[in-house]
Amino acid sequence: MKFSSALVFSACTSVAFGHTIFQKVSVNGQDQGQLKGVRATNSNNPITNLNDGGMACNNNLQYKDNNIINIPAGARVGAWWGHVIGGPQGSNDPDHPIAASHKGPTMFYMAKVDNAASTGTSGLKWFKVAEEGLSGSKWGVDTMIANGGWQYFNMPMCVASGNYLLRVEILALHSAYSAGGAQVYVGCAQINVTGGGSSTPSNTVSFPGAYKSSDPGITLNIYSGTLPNNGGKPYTIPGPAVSTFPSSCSGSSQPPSNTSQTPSQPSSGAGAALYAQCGGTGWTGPTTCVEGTCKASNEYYSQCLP
Ligand SMILES: *[C@@H]1O[C@H](CO)[C@@H](O)[C@H](O)[C@H]1NC(C)=O
Ligand SMILES: *[C@@H]1O[C@H](CO)[C@@H](O)[C@H](O)[C@H]1NC(C)=O
Ligand SMILES: [Cu+2]
Repeated sequence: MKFSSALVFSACTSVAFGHTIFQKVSVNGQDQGQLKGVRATNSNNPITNLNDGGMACNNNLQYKDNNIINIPAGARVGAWWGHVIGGPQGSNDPDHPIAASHKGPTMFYMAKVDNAASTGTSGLKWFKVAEEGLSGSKWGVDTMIANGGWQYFNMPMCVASGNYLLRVEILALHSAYSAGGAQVYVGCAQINVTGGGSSTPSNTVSFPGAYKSSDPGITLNIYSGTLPNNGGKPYTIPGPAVSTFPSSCSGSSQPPSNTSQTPSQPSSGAGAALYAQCGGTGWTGPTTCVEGTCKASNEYYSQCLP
């Protein structure tokens, strides 16, 4: 029997089926508070119509806070997902932060705005700052579940300072074998990047508009038998390439401030501090960490992380 798209859709639209909601942010390990500085919906249902206006920051935003979260350039930024607002639904919820069946990539996008608290979402130009797709049989969603609902990226050092909407996305592909089956979970945070550079990426996209049902990463069967590893083939994450930034912000109108993320170059032998840079293209500073482990977030930037 061939599944109708209606059947496929109804298999995962009930609250009981392990959907998820983005609901808070952390900066360098510091929890910014439940529903603070975010635009969140009370509904954990995904968006499946790729032309829906909610593809930018979701719909029915019952939680729309006026706070703007300050994020130093280079900071480790976390976004937290829960099965329902507050986290688990009842005690011992196996579908918190999301049902393990919901394999797929995780992504972060940013759009420059004048005022993150008051801006609308129409006409915004979004650039991608991070993504995690499929590695072996491990998906971005698996990493998020292993991190207790946290999805992370490092704020680029040289991104222009100022207000942005940060768009947090999970794309669940368990039903994506027919058009309209991919599930978009999305929410936004209102942020103010401090101590950055002046770089504004040009490879931007619109939401809605960036994804099409014909994209190789949107309509596909990720299962090889019961193994959700895309048959061992590479998975193509939808949307634009992750934007690149200069490895040094020198010459920018606003050099990095003296935060722990921008250490002075210590004498030989000393390592970088926790959350400080410890590598990347053109980096001449310390490549070891006094605290934490040096981890690469991309070819341009490595950071000491706990
Ligand atoms: C953003 O951060 C800068 C630098 O700290 C500050 O001057 C400005 O007031 C902040 N803007 C908002 C909207 O928070
Ligand atoms: C940054 O560090 C330099 C060198 O230690 C110091 O002269 C300067 O005052 C610091 N600037 C700020 C904003 O703290
Ligand atoms: Cu679901």
